[in-house]
Amino acid sequence: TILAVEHNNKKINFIDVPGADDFIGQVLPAMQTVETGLMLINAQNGVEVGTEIHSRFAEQHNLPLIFIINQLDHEKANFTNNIESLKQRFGSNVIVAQYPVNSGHNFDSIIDIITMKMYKFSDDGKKVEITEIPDSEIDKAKSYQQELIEKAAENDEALMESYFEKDTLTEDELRSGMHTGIITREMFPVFCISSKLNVGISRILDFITNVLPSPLEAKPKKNIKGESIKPDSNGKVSLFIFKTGYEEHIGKINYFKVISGTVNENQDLINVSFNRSKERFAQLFVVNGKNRVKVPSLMAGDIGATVKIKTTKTNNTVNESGVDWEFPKIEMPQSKYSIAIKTVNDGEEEKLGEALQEIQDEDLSLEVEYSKELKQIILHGQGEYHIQTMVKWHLDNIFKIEAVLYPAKIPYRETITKTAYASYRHKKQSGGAGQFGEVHMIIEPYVENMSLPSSYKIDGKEFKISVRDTQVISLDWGGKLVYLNCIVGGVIDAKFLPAILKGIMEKMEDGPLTGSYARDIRVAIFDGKMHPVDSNEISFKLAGRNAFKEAFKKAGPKILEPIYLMEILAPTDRMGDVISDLQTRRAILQGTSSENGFEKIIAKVPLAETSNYSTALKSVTGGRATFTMKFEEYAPVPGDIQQKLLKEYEEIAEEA
Ligand SMILES: Nc1nc2c(ncn2[C@@H]2O[C@H](COP(=O)(O)OP(=O)(O)OP(=O)(O)O)[C@@H](O)[C@H]2O)c(=O)[nH]1
Ligand SMILES: [Mg+2]
Repeated sequence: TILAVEHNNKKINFIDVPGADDFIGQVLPAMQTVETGLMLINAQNGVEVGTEIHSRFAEQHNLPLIFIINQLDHEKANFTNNIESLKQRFGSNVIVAQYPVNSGHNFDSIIDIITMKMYKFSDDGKKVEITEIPDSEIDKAKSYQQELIEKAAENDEALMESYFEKDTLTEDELRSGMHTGIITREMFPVFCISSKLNVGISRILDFITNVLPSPLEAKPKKNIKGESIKPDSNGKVSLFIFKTGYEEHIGKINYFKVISGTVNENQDLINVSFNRSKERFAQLFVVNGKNRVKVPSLMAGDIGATVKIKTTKTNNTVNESGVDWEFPKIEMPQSKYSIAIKTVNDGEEEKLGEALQEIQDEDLSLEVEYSKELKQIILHGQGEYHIQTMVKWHLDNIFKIEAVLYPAKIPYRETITKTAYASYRHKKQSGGAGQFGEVHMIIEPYVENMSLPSSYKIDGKEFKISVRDTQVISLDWGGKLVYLNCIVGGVIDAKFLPAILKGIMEKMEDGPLTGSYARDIRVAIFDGKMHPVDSNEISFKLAGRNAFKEAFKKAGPKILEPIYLMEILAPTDRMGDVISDLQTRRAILQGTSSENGFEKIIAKVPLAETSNYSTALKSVTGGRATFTMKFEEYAPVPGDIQQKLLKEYEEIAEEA
């Protein structure tokens, strides 16, 4: 949600984003757009795994951060522990700017280290009584003040000198030092609030307007060429679309940041990221939650929205003509949850496709894959909850399309483990034009850089080989097929070799074991027979296909499954549970280490065992862990699973 607020004659744009892992797709566009991140910390828990995840992304975006400790009215609030956990994770850059006087259900007072005053908030939080710090608190306040002043001086030589001279800094000097420290991420000041009681909020707004960098003061955004573009409101107009949404009755809404210049309503802009199409920004809006206020113009640094735009969407840069700056696209993390989707009613496939496209535009962390291989539409997202709320809920309530989620198939592969020989004669010579083709081949497992064969020994029989031609085919689904022409004496005409290959490829695409893609095989065609009249391409294709199928079955065939590398971040007290859960998933542990107060566990896990992982990890850790996964390799499935898969395939084949 975007909230535009005016405070002290300044405009503040807030983008409120959810904290749960599942919704990282909402967070990253915001991180790319704003000047400072306000990281809320729950005073009951201190640093949580969500804090860890979001701070990592903030670091990647070089985004300044301030910490705001919320829920200080809670009985279990523990400010001292909060600071300790923040310092443990973020080091000495964490600096107390405020502390609570009376956390717990009576919470109403804060000591502010910048102004060295006490702020006491009224019951509704609307009135603040500012007083001197009471004697009982003065020593504590002074010691925090000393820390804050030293840290502020550290980031600025002039301030350092001033500090050495006076042994202190004025309030303005302090603000200026904090300003610099925050921009360079040398300082993460900590503030105190209770959003329930409205305590501390107005002080945060003051701090935002007084100290945090405005777009002009923050590090300028860089375009994809690495050039810094100043947010000059008199400069060339350039906007970056950081979010696309769809709303009932209105349709598509594009939310943008004005990177440079001043954009006016009815202005024509060029989309440099897509087609260089012209788009008229007929109306401009300032957004405040569900409300939109029409405005005549928006200037550099500001955030706004527009409607009725044709092709422009998230990640596009639109400029006034003659400007070709383009800003980097928002990068999303790898997906970690996949599930297939289909319509309940026939004939709604196209409608589903269009809806999924819109949802995907709205949430870049969702990927829709139309898998030709698995014959499924597969949704790749950030977790079960992500898919349920972003996809299922929208289909049910907005698009009104009945669809079901069901398990995504696993893209198994097939390969062979030993050398085998087979021959096949295809012959049809009764009535009409005849067909004849005979092929002899040897197949073997392919590995990179293997040398060309001169002979094979199979079951005690020796085959002499002389390679005339080598064809290396990189398969679309990974791995290779190497095709050796070893025909001597013209027993098969060279013109039939492509047809034999075609037959082999048909089986490579529809593996002999389970119909999965095959990979990493070398085939040597070394003998065969032709018929002067009846031989043709179709005959050799069939002979090639059948010989290959037979050889494959004799060559120790194996089913391979995709293995993913998982990296799990869990609190120390749950590490044992996380590992025992992994052990039920055929995981191979690669290592564990302590990192920033969390345990990092790395394991290789078969994709087939990960389908409910996001949900399972949440339940074993009470939502206090996170993980990432990425494709690592294909590996043979264990014998019992191979048997099970073969049986399943046979049953399907029989039904068909
Ligand atoms: N006691 C107390 N409870 C609070 C306070 N602020 C929020 N809560 C409660 O904490 C829960 C979560 O509050 P939200 O404001 O939705 O938290 P959030 O961090 O925005 O959550 P997401 O947006 O889902 O990530 C709710 O039950 C609130 O009532 C507070 O200052 N004090
Ligand atoms: Mg929220």
